[in-house]
Amino acid sequence: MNESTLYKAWLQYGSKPAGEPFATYRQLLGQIVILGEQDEVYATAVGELKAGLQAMLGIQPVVLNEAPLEGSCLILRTAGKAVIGLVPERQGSEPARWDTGRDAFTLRLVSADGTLRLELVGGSTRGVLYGVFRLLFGIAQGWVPSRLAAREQPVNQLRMINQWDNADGSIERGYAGASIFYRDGEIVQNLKRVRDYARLLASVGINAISINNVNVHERETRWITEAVLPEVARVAEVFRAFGIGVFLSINFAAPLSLGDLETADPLDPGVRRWWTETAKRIYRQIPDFGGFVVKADSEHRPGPFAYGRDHADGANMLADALAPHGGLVIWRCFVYNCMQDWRDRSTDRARAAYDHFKPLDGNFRGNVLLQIKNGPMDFQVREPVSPLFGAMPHTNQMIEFQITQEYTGQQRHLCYLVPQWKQVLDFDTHAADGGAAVKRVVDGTLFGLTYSGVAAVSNIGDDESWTGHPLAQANLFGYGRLIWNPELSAEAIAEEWAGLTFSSDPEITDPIRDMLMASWPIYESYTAPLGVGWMVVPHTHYGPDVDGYEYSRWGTYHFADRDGIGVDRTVSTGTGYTSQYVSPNRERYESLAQCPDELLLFFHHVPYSHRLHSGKTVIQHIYDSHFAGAEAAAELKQAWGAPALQDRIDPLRHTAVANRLAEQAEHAKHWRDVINTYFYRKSGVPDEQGRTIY
Ligand code: GCV
Repeated sequence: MNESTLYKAWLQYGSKPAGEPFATYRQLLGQIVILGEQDEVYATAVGELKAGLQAMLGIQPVVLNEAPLEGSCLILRTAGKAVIGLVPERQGSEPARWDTGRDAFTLRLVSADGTLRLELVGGSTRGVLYGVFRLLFGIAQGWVPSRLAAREQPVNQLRMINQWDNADGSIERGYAGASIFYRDGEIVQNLKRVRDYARLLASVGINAISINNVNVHERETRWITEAVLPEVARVAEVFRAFGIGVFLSINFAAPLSLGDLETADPLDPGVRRWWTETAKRIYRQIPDFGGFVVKADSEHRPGPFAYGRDHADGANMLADALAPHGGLVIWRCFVYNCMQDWRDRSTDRARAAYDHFKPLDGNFRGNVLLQIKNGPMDFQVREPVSPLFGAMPHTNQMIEFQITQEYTGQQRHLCYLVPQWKQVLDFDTHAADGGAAVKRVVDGTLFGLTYSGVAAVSNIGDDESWTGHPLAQANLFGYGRLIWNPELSAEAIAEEWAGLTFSSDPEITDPIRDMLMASWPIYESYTAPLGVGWMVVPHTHYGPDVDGYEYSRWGTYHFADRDGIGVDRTVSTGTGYTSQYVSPNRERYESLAQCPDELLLFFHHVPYSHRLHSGKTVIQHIYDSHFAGAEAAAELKQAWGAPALQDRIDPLRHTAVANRLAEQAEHAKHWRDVINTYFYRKSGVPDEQGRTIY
């Protein structure tokens, strides 16, 4: 079957390099020599290489097991991490399974006796696979061979994707169709699409995936039983060939739910035995099983609180069961009171993760990682960075991003999230002298953590384009590339993605890069202002509803009245949340004068007449940004309609994107008018420019 351009995503391998590079590549890549350790990942790498070369260069290389005496060739080899050594060694011995040195590779052109050879050396077979994709990406972008020279080692150990897929085939917060993993309560029989997904993920360096929703329902609770494990093992086999380890989200109350025991108390010997036996059962079927992801005592999910135990008790019990097999427990910190009384002004949801977990620093086993959302609330278009980063020096931790656009336009609006993630990773927590950026917490180097990394909620489904909005593919691609190397710029990633996905001609990559780079600020400007968040339709989280969450139990309020708006989270007069940050961040957020405009209403309640650093009043900023945002959304649509893109992008993809951008432009007007009208009616302050407000 011929796959469509939508389906192929960034692995189009369509354009053939012209002229000199083409000739050199043909000469270099006619023979491939395979040396070193061989396994299924190596076989995948060679298969990818052959398919990519056939598609782009029309050559079918000869595969050899030793280097020829003469002639050009590509030599693939595994050589152990010692050859690479780009990232400083961690303190202590790095666990082999997630050792970044094993994922490293070098690519270099070697000239000997007038013969040119290309050498690709991987820290392990996984490194070879990553190097092969880098080589193919270079050819696809029309690079001359010398530009391929690379010495790369991923910065983060765990580079993970979390699927929020349910057994019935639905996806929680999924905006691109149904699950590719499940249908009618079962794991699908035909795993072709899962394999194609694994390929996309491996091509950008992802090495771990949890395959079911963190909200584990009755059916998925059974994924760890003898009856269903062979099915999970089939999925693990597919991912194994791409160097990706499989994790399961588990139900903390499984011993109870499965009817085996009368308690799930983590300190009960029977419960501990139950999990120990469960772990043995899993590893018999899946010897390289990654471990468990756990949402406990969060949004009505069961957890250790029911037994008067804490999160460390819960996580450690599971960790002890997995430890003999090398498994990990990824324990989520998204724990807060979701039954809050909106009249209660002293409880602050933003404080919750820190208040729950900071006191437990140092209490977790060595194979537990805490998974912390990037912000203290929940993936809003703008939030401060979670103060937990930097606050737990003795605990393994990873950050959680959301690729699926729950609060950022649901893949109907364009919102390229790499700049947001980069801003979070670059944020200086000041938890140590001399630079303590979040990226150094999550790569483990700041505190010398044994395990660390990055996870993100996937944005794919069974839609032909994977992501619903074809341009939302850039977020999946960009996530992988950014966490491989957080020093890459968001612009460079956008260009690389556009080059691979459409064409590397700057007439195409430049405008697409510019659209992507403009999109997050545009989305922010016509939705909730100045960091306040949450002005969305309850439950669906799509479209404006300013008071949708104002009198609810979720702890997500803006407190707008006729005089002002915002949440006072200061120590002096508010909830005291600012105290969770380290100086000088604490003082910066506490001070009305120093607080950055974009987060003003997250930290302070101010009158509408309050003047921002920009010189505008808050109310005028709301009007101006919403008028400008809706206009900018219309401009995105126009930019996509430019002849350079319209004439040169295939109609299937061009039309699919154009339709989404048209919907966005209309919906942005709706946002503009709802928000502006609401605040005009609340405040009674007219727009200085006299524009139409209803
Ligand atoms: C998987 C938010 C989402 C939920 C999600 C939850 C979580 O509340 O709206 O759908 O549940 O986050 O991260 O656990």
